[in-house]
Amino acid sequence: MKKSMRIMSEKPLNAETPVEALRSWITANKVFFDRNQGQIPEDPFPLEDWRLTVGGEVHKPLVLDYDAVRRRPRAIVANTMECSGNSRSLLARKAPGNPWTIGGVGNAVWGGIWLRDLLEDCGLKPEARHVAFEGLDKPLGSAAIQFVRSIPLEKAMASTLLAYEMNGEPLPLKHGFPMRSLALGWTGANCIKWLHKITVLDKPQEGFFMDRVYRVFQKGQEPHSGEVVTAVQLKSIITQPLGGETLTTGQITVLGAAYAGEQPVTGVTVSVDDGRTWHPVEFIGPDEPFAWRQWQFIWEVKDPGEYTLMARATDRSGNQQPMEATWNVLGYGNNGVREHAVTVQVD
Ligand SMILES: Nc1nc2c(c(=O)[nH]1)N[C@H]1C(S)=C(S)[C@@H](COP(=O)(O)O)O[C@H]1N2
Ligand SMILES: [Mo]
Repeated sequence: MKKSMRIMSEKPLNAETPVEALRSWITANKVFFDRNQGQIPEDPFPLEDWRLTVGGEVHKPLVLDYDAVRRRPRAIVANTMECSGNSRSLLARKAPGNPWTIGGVGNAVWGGIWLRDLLEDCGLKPEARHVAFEGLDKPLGSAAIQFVRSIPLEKAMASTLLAYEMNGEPLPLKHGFPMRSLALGWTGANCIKWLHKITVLDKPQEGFFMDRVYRVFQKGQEPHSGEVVTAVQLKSIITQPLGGETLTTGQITVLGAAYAGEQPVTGVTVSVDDGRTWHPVEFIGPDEPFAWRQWQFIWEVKDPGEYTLMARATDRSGNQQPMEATWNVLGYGNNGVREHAVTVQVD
């Protein structure tokens, strides 16, 4: 198995998980994708100096050190995190940004504390509407803009974890040591690494990372007028075979993963004849809220030739994955069935 990451940029580090590593339910920490706007801290922040502050529209601001965090009840939650721009390079029409294929996604089991409990301890003022997160990473570039983003209070209260463990290990440095937020089922941009400051606001956070990017808009539109990218969209990926592979006739095992952010995936169908007929897959592995489902399809191939495989997911509300993605200027949320087709040769 090819285990190395595909590096798209070194500074900041942006690298995607190799497709082979997307075949297991857990994505190992060492191959979990890396997405950074700023500089990854070179050394782990000394734990004895680290503090988490919670302030803003609260009655009683809070300061917690690492021991105080660890004394709180630990929640263990699976969550599949995807970068907003994942699959961008597969769009039929180009969009600027990191050229992700399908490896800007991964699933981990995270350990941490619920943000809701902290906010309840602080006591929310009636003005409280949004919650902003700030990390300790140093911004890059001449503008030197800190990566600060907010989520609505409802999401903060319903399903946001402050994680200090990833797959049973302390959160690795490049994934946010000592703590990151995880808005479960929402894209990576809503999951702030190297977290040290939480601020309750009466309105959304303003600034570059809220207003200019992570918004879905068309040419000629103001970025700010576009919708903010929040939940991960309904999508299925094929992880075996790889595009361009040569296979032999007989039984071929097709593997993939399907996910829908906050929604459970209830079905996936596969087509090997350009979408004329569709066959249900079989789910394999764990079924957890906010986590992807791994699936397999045993494909009987009698005739040699070139085949294009497509997978299409359905969520619990009955929504189907679109056959084609909705293009937008920054290339976010590519979940098109055709964009994710895989072509193989059978001899
Ligand atoms: N502090 C900080 N948090 C951040 C970022 C960042 O640059 N700085 N990048 C975000 C983006 S866009 C994504 S997709 C995820 C990636 O997390 P990972 O590198 O652990 O996979 O982190 C998010 N949190
Ligand atoms: Mo991202």
